[in-house]
Amino acid sequence: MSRELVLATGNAGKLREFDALLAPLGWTLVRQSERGVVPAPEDGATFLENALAKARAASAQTGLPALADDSGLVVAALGGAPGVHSARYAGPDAGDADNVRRLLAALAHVPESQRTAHFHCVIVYLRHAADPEPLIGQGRWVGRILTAPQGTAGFGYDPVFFVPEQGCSAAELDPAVKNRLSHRGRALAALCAQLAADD
Ligand code: ITT
Repeated sequence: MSRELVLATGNAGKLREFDALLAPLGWTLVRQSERGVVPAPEDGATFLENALAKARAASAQTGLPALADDSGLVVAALGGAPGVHSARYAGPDAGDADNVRRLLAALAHVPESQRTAHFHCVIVYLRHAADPEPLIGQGRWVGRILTAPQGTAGFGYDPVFFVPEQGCSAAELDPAVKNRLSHRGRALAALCAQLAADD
């Protein structure tokens, strides 16, 4: 089965991971930037609200089915921050390195036993912009925040996210291993199970 769909993200790290994750499924992927999509504002209180808004905007502006991801890092010692604000934790124009610096500063005096964190990912699939029955996949990846960055792969907070079952940071994992274990890989697997049952 081949379907054309617009991938509603401007994040280069996510795009790389989605390219690899979706390649075996035979979909024709259109980047929203190729179609001049103006992204939706991300002002929802939940990952789900933001993912729905992104998918709806991309579908409305392209006339294609859309897939959107909203994700972030949830740190217990910070009361769940940066959460839905992960992309802009250090300010409106912050890059990955700025966000990582702010996170490490916020946790400077927090001992290892209290540095538990998880990534959360919600992926939404809309058949069309007014689709009242969105397919929704969610995934979680539990780990711990390191005291200094390690590794160069991945994106975002990967260099400071320690993956206990692998004994290294997410940025030290082979990309295929990250995709198998990660919040995004799990959310997409959950979504694909629903897509397979959808006519
Ligand atoms: P789009 O909205 O265009 O998809 P974005 O970067 O603004 O791009 P989000 O609002 O979903 O996307 O923010 C996700 C942020 O959470 C991202 O910028 C990273 O800082 C962090 N993040 C999400 N998944 C991650 C991962 O797999 N590894 C490291 N950091 C991740």
